[in-house]
Amino acid sequence: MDAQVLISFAQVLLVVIFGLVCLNLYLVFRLKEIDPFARWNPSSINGAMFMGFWIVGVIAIIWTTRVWWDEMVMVHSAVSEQGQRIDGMFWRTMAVSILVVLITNTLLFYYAWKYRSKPGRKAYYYPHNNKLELLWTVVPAIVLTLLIFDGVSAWHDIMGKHPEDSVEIEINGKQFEWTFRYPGADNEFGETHVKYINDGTTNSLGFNLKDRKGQDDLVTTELHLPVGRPVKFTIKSRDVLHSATLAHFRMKMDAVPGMATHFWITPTKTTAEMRAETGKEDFNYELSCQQICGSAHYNMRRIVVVETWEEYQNWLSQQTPFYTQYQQINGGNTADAAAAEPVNVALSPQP
Ligand SMILES: [Cu+2]
Repeated sequence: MDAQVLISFAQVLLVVIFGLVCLNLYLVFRLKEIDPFARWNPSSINGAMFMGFWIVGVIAIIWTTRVWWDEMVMVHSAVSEQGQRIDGMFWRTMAVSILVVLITNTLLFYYAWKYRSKPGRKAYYYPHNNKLELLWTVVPAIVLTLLIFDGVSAWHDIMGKHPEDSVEIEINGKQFEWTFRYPGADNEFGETHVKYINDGTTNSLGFNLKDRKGQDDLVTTELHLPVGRPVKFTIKSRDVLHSATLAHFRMKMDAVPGMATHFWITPTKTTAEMRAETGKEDFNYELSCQQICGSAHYNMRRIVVVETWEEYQNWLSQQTPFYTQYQQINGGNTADAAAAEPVNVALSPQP
Protein backbone atom coordinates (compact mmCIF):
# COMPACT_ATOMS: atom_id res chain seq x y z
CA MET A 1 0.00 0.00 0.00
CA ASP A 2 1.52 3.33 -0.89
CA ALA A 3 1.77 6.27 1.49
CA GLN A 4 -1.04 8.24 -0.17
CA VAL A 5 -3.58 5.48 0.47
CA LEU A 6 -2.39 5.11 4.08
CA ILE A 7 -2.77 8.85 4.67
CA SER A 8 -6.29 8.86 3.19
CA PHE A 9 -7.17 5.88 5.37
CA ALA A 10 -5.87 7.65 8.48
CA GLN A 11 -7.89 10.76 7.60
CA VAL A 12 -11.11 8.76 7.31
CA LEU A 13 -10.31 7.06 10.60
CA LEU A 14 -9.79 10.43 12.34
CA VAL A 15 -13.15 11.70 11.08
CA VAL A 16 -14.87 8.55 12.37
CA ILE A 17 -13.16 8.88 15.80
CA PHE A 18 -14.12 12.55 16.00
CA GLY A 19 -17.73 11.67 15.21
CA LEU A 20 -17.81 8.98 17.88
CA VAL A 21 -16.34 11.33 20.52
CA CYS A 22 -18.99 13.97 19.71
CA LEU A 23 -21.75 11.39 19.90
CA ASN A 24 -20.43 10.19 23.28
CA LEU A 25 -20.28 13.72 24.71
CA TYR A 26 -23.77 14.44 23.47
CA LEU A 27 -25.14 11.30 25.17
CA VAL A 28 -23.33 12.06 28.45
CA PHE A 29 -24.64 15.65 28.54
CA ARG A 30 -28.16 14.45 27.83
CA LEU A 31 -28.09 11.78 30.54
CA LYS A 32 -26.74 14.21 33.15
CA GLU A 33 -29.02 17.01 31.91
CA ILE A 34 -26.13 19.44 31.48
CA ASP A 35 -26.27 22.31 28.96
CA PRO A 36 -22.60 22.80 28.01
CA PHE A 37 -23.43 25.90 25.92
CA ALA A 38 -25.30 27.76 28.64
CA ARG A 39 -22.52 30.35 29.09
CA TRP A 40 -21.43 30.28 25.53
CA ASN A 41 -21.76 33.45 23.37
CA PRO A 42 -21.97 32.27 19.75
CA SER A 43 -21.34 35.83 18.54
CA SER A 44 -17.84 35.74 20.02
CA ILE A 45 -17.09 32.56 18.11
CA ASN A 46 -18.52 34.02 14.90
CA GLY A 47 -16.60 37.27 15.38
CA ALA A 48 -13.34 35.42 15.99
CA MET A 49 -13.97 33.23 12.96
CA PHE A 50 -14.51 36.33 10.78
CA MET A 51 -11.16 37.77 11.89
CA GLY A 52 -9.47 34.39 11.54
CA PHE A 53 -10.86 33.92 8.03
CA TRP A 54 -9.45 37.25 6.87
CA ILE A 55 -6.02 36.78 8.46
CA VAL A 56 -5.64 33.20 7.19
CA GLY A 57 -7.00 34.27 3.79
CA VAL A 58 -4.52 37.12 3.36
CA ILE A 59 -1.62 34.89 4.45
CA ALA A 60 -2.77 32.20 1.99
CA ILE A 61 -2.98 34.72 -0.87
CA ILE A 62 0.52 36.04 -0.15
CA TRP A 63 1.90 32.53 0.16
CA THR A 64 0.38 31.16 -3.08
CA THR A 65 1.42 34.29 -4.96
CA ARG A 66 5.02 33.80 -3.78
CA VAL A 67 5.00 30.11 -4.72
CA TRP A 68 3.55 30.68 -8.21
CA TRP A 69 5.10 34.06 -8.96
CA ASP A 70 7.58 32.87 -11.57
CA GLU A 71 4.95 30.77 -13.34
CA MET A 72 2.57 33.69 -13.86
CA VAL A 73 2.77 35.12 -17.37
CA MET A 74 1.70 38.62 -16.34
CA VAL A 75 4.62 39.18 -13.98
CA HIS A 76 7.09 38.86 -16.86
CA SER A 77 6.97 42.06 -18.78
CA ALA A 78 5.31 41.87 -22.17
CA VAL A 79 7.46 41.35 -25.26
CA SER A 80 5.50 43.69 -27.50
CA GLU A 81 5.18 47.48 -27.41
CA GLN A 82 1.40 47.25 -27.18
CA GLY A 83 1.66 44.56 -24.50
CA GLN A 84 3.81 46.84 -22.33
CA ARG A 85 1.04 49.41 -22.44
CA ILE A 86 -1.51 46.75 -21.48
CA ASP A 87 0.78 45.67 -18.64
CA GLY A 88 0.83 49.24 -17.36
CA MET A 89 -2.96 49.30 -17.26
CA PHE A 90 -3.09 45.85 -15.70
CA TRP A 91 -0.79 46.79 -12.83
CA ARG A 92 -2.45 50.17 -12.22
CA THR A 93 -5.84 48.41 -12.03
CA MET A 94 -4.30 45.74 -9.83
CA ALA A 95 -2.81 48.31 -7.43
CA VAL A 96 -6.15 50.11 -7.06
CA SER A 97 -8.02 46.83 -6.59
CA ILE A 98 -5.60 45.44 -3.99
CA LEU A 99 -5.69 48.68 -2.02
CA VAL A 100 -9.50 48.84 -2.02
CA VAL A 101 -9.93 45.15 -1.17
CA LEU A 102 -7.41 45.38 1.68
CA ILE A 103 -8.97 48.47 3.25
CA THR A 104 -12.65 47.56 2.88
CA ASN A 105 -12.30 43.89 3.81
CA THR A 106 -10.03 44.53 6.76
CA LEU A 107 -12.64 46.93 8.13
CA LEU A 108 -15.47 44.54 7.27
CA PHE A 109 -13.98 41.56 9.12
CA TYR A 110 -12.56 43.65 11.96
CA TYR A 111 -15.92 45.30 12.65
CA ALA A 112 -17.72 41.94 12.48
CA TRP A 113 -15.50 40.92 15.38
CA LYS A 114 -15.32 44.25 17.25
CA TYR A 115 -19.06 44.88 17.29
CA ARG A 116 -20.13 41.30 17.96
CA SER A 117 -23.19 40.99 20.14
CA LYS A 118 -22.50 41.00 23.88
CA PRO A 119 -24.92 40.80 26.77
CA GLY A 120 -25.97 44.33 27.64
CA ARG A 121 -24.67 45.96 24.43
CA LYS A 122 -27.24 47.68 22.25
CA ALA A 123 -26.74 48.12 18.51
CA TYR A 124 -26.24 51.71 17.37
CA TYR A 125 -28.90 52.72 14.87
CA TYR A 126 -27.22 54.51 11.98
CA PRO A 127 -29.34 54.20 8.85
CA HIS A 128 -28.06 56.92 6.51
CA ASN A 129 -25.38 59.53 5.87
CA ASN A 130 -25.48 61.64 2.74
CA LYS A 131 -21.83 62.68 2.91
CA LEU A 132 -20.69 59.06 3.09
CA GLU A 133 -23.01 58.05 0.23
CA LEU A 134 -21.59 60.85 -1.90
CA LEU A 135 -18.01 59.95 -1.03
CA TRP A 136 -18.24 56.29 -1.95
CA THR A 137 -20.12 57.02 -5.13
CA VAL A 138 -18.02 59.87 -6.48
CA VAL A 139 -14.53 58.57 -5.63
CA PRO A 140 -14.96 55.13 -7.28
CA ALA A 141 -16.68 56.80 -10.26
CA ILE A 142 -13.68 59.07 -10.84
CA VAL A 143 -11.12 56.28 -10.38
CA LEU A 144 -13.01 53.89 -12.70
CA THR A 145 -13.46 56.61 -15.33
CA LEU A 146 -9.72 57.26 -15.34
CA LEU A 147 -8.96 53.54 -15.69
CA ILE A 148 -11.51 53.16 -18.50
CA PHE A 149 -10.24 56.19 -20.45
CA ASP A 150 -6.80 54.65 -20.33
CA GLY A 151 -8.21 51.38 -21.72
CA VAL A 152 -10.32 52.96 -24.45
CA SER A 153 -7.40 55.00 -25.73
CA ALA A 154 -5.11 51.93 -25.77
CA TRP A 155 -7.82 49.92 -27.54
CA HIS A 156 -8.10 52.54 -30.29
CA ASP A 157 -4.35 52.60 -30.84
CA ILE A 158 -3.99 48.82 -30.95
CA MET A 159 -7.13 48.03 -32.91
CA GLY A 160 -6.81 51.00 -35.24
CA LYS A 161 -4.96 51.26 -38.52
CA HIS A 162 -1.68 49.37 -38.55
CA PRO A 163 1.51 51.17 -39.69
CA GLU A 164 2.34 51.15 -43.40
CA ASP A 165 5.50 49.08 -42.97
CA SER A 166 3.69 46.24 -41.16
CA VAL A 167 4.42 42.64 -41.95
CA GLU A 168 1.13 40.90 -42.71
CA ILE A 169 0.38 37.39 -41.51
CA GLU A 170 -2.81 35.41 -41.58
CA ILE A 171 -3.71 33.08 -38.71
CA ASN A 172 -6.15 30.33 -39.64
CA GLY A 173 -7.90 28.32 -36.96
CA LYS A 174 -9.71 25.06 -37.42
CA GLN A 175 -10.50 22.08 -35.25
CA PHE A 176 -7.82 21.45 -34.03
CA GLU A 177 -4.82 23.34 -35.34
CA TRP A 178 -3.52 26.72 -36.39
CA THR A 179 -1.93 27.36 -39.78
CA PHE A 180 -0.19 30.55 -40.82
CA ARG A 181 -0.12 32.21 -44.20
CA TYR A 182 2.51 34.66 -45.41
CA PRO A 183 1.87 36.70 -48.56
CA GLY A 184 5.17 35.77 -50.26
CA ALA A 185 7.39 37.97 -52.41
CA ASP A 186 4.54 40.04 -53.93
CA ASN A 187 3.38 41.03 -50.42
CA GLU A 188 -0.20 40.22 -51.36
CA PHE A 189 -2.37 37.36 -50.26
CA GLY A 190 -4.11 35.27 -52.90
CA GLU A 191 -7.85 34.81 -52.73
CA THR A 192 -9.18 32.13 -50.43
CA HIS A 193 -12.75 31.06 -50.00
CA VAL A 194 -14.48 28.39 -48.02
CA LYS A 195 -15.88 26.88 -51.26
CA TYR A 196 -12.35 25.91 -52.39
CA ILE A 197 -11.48 24.07 -49.19
CA ASN A 198 -10.51 20.49 -49.94
CA ASP A 199 -8.67 18.57 -47.26
CA GLY A 200 -8.24 15.67 -49.69
CA THR A 201 -5.94 17.71 -51.94
CA THR A 202 -4.35 19.52 -48.94
CA ASN A 203 -6.08 22.78 -49.89
CA SER A 204 -7.20 23.21 -46.31
CA LEU A 205 -7.20 27.02 -46.40
CA GLY A 206 -9.36 27.16 -49.52
CA PHE A 207 -6.91 28.77 -51.98
CA ASN A 208 -8.34 29.87 -55.28
CA LEU A 209 -5.58 28.17 -57.24
CA LYS A 210 -6.23 30.32 -60.31
CA ASP A 211 -5.39 33.50 -58.42
CA ARG A 212 -1.80 34.37 -59.31
CA LYS A 213 -1.36 36.50 -56.19
CA GLY A 214 -1.65 33.35 -54.11
CA GLN A 215 0.95 31.34 -55.99
CA ASP A 216 3.84 32.55 -53.85
CA ASP A 217 1.89 32.44 -50.58
CA LEU A 218 3.55 30.44 -47.85
CA VAL A 219 1.63 28.17 -45.51
CA THR A 220 3.44 27.22 -42.32
CA THR A 221 2.82 25.54 -39.01
CA GLU A 222 5.35 27.68 -37.13
CA LEU A 223 4.75 31.36 -36.58
CA HIS A 224 7.85 33.46 -37.25
CA LEU A 225 7.85 37.16 -36.41
CA PRO A 226 10.53 39.80 -36.98
CA VAL A 227 11.57 41.77 -33.91
CA GLY A 228 10.99 45.52 -33.86
CA ARG A 229 8.63 45.53 -36.85
CA PRO A 230 4.86 45.95 -36.62
CA VAL A 231 3.03 42.75 -37.49
CA LYS A 232 -0.55 42.87 -38.61
CA PHE A 233 -2.53 39.69 -38.07
CA THR A 234 -5.67 38.70 -39.90
CA ILE A 235 -7.39 35.98 -37.93
CA LYS A 236 -9.86 33.52 -39.43
CA SER A 237 -11.67 30.34 -38.54
CA ARG A 238 -13.29 27.87 -40.89
CA ASP A 239 -15.43 25.98 -38.40
CA VAL A 240 -16.13 27.19 -34.86
CA LEU A 241 -14.98 30.00 -32.58
CA HIS A 242 -11.30 29.84 -31.66
CA SER A 243 -9.22 32.46 -29.95
CA ALA A 244 -5.70 33.21 -31.12
CA THR A 245 -3.69 34.01 -28.02
CA LEU A 246 -0.11 35.20 -27.79
CA ALA A 247 0.10 35.53 -24.03
CA HIS A 248 3.68 36.85 -23.88
CA PHE A 249 2.71 39.62 -26.31
CA ARG A 250 -0.63 40.24 -24.51
CA MET A 251 -2.56 39.58 -27.68
CA LYS A 252 -5.84 37.70 -27.74
CA MET A 253 -8.33 37.83 -30.56
CA ASP A 254 -11.23 35.57 -31.42
CA ALA A 255 -11.16 33.67 -34.69
CA VAL A 256 -14.74 33.92 -35.89
CA PRO A 257 -16.13 31.75 -38.69
CA GLY A 258 -17.36 33.87 -41.58
CA MET A 259 -15.36 37.00 -40.76
CA ALA A 260 -11.79 38.19 -40.39
CA THR A 261 -10.59 39.84 -37.21
CA HIS A 262 -7.42 41.93 -36.88
CA PHE A 263 -4.75 42.89 -34.42
CA TRP A 264 -1.30 44.38 -34.73
CA ILE A 265 1.69 44.22 -32.41
CA THR A 266 5.37 45.05 -32.48
CA PRO A 267 7.51 42.29 -30.92
CA THR A 268 10.34 43.67 -28.80
CA LYS A 269 12.37 40.63 -27.79
CA THR A 270 13.66 37.72 -29.84
CA THR A 271 13.32 34.12 -28.72
CA ALA A 272 17.12 33.99 -28.31
CA GLU A 273 17.13 37.06 -26.04
CA MET A 274 14.32 35.58 -23.97
CA ARG A 275 16.21 32.29 -23.63
CA ALA A 276 19.29 34.12 -22.42
CA GLU A 277 17.25 36.22 -20.01
CA THR A 278 15.29 33.36 -18.47
CA GLY A 279 18.19 30.91 -18.55
CA LYS A 280 15.87 28.37 -20.15
CA GLU A 281 17.49 26.89 -23.23
CA ASP A 282 14.21 25.39 -24.44
CA PHE A 283 12.08 28.50 -23.93
CA ASN A 284 9.58 29.19 -26.71
CA TYR A 285 6.86 31.73 -27.18
CA GLU A 286 3.62 30.04 -28.07
CA LEU A 287 0.30 30.63 -29.70
CA SER A 288 -2.61 28.91 -28.05
CA CYS A 289 -6.37 28.76 -28.43
CA GLN A 290 -8.32 30.25 -25.55
CA GLN A 291 -11.80 29.35 -26.63
CA ILE A 292 -13.00 25.88 -25.70
CA CYS A 293 -13.56 24.71 -29.27
CA GLY A 294 -14.00 20.95 -29.00
CA SER A 295 -12.50 17.72 -27.78
CA ALA A 296 -8.90 18.41 -28.85
CA HIS A 297 -8.92 22.12 -27.96
CA TYR A 298 -5.81 21.59 -25.81
CA ASN A 299 -3.91 20.54 -28.93
CA MET A 300 -4.11 23.97 -30.52
CA ARG A 301 -0.62 25.07 -29.65
CA ARG A 302 2.02 26.41 -32.00
CA ILE A 303 5.58 27.53 -31.48
CA VAL A 304 6.23 31.22 -32.11
CA VAL A 305 9.73 32.30 -33.11
CA VAL A 306 10.74 35.95 -32.83
CA GLU A 307 13.97 36.68 -34.67
CA THR A 308 15.96 39.45 -36.27
CA TRP A 309 14.88 40.81 -39.65
CA GLU A 310 17.73 38.93 -41.40
CA GLU A 311 16.85 35.63 -39.70
CA TYR A 312 13.21 36.19 -40.55
CA GLN A 313 13.95 36.84 -44.23
CA ASN A 314 16.21 33.81 -44.27
CA TRP A 315 13.47 31.60 -42.82
CA LEU A 316 10.93 32.93 -45.32
CA SER A 317 13.27 32.14 -48.21
CA GLN A 318 13.57 28.54 -47.02
CA GLN A 319 9.81 27.91 -47.15
CA THR A 320 8.23 26.27 -50.16
CA PRO A 321 5.20 28.15 -51.47
CA PHE A 322 1.90 26.37 -50.92
CA TYR A 323 1.23 26.26 -54.67
CA THR A 324 4.46 24.36 -55.38
CA GLN A 325 3.75 21.87 -52.62
CA TYR A 326 0.25 21.45 -53.93
CA GLN A 327 1.49 20.69 -57.43
CA GLN A 328 3.98 18.15 -56.11
CA ILE A 329 1.29 16.33 -54.16
CA ASN A 330 -1.44 16.52 -56.76
CA GLY A 331 0.71 15.94 -59.83
CA GLY A 332 0.41 19.36 -61.38
CA ASN A 333 -3.30 18.89 -61.82
CA THR A 334 -4.10 22.25 -60.26
CA ALA A 335 -6.33 23.64 -62.98
CA ASP A 336 -8.69 20.69 -62.64
CA ALA A 337 -8.68 20.95 -58.89
CA ALA A 338 -9.47 24.63 -59.00
CA ALA A 339 -12.23 24.18 -61.52
CA ALA A 340 -13.71 21.24 -59.67
CA GLU A 341 -16.93 21.64 -57.82
CA PRO A 342 -16.50 23.00 -54.33
CA VAL A 343 -16.14 20.18 -51.89
CA ASN A 344 -17.96 19.99 -48.59
CA VAL A 345 -15.87 21.21 -45.73
CA ALA A 346 -14.77 18.22 -43.72
CA LEU A 347 -15.15 18.96 -40.05
CA SER A 348 -13.71 15.72 -38.83
CA PRO A 349 -12.25 16.12 -35.36
CA GLN A 350 -8.78 14.71 -34.95
CA PRO A 351 -8.40 14.04 -31.27
CU1 LIG B 1 -9.60 26.32 -30.79
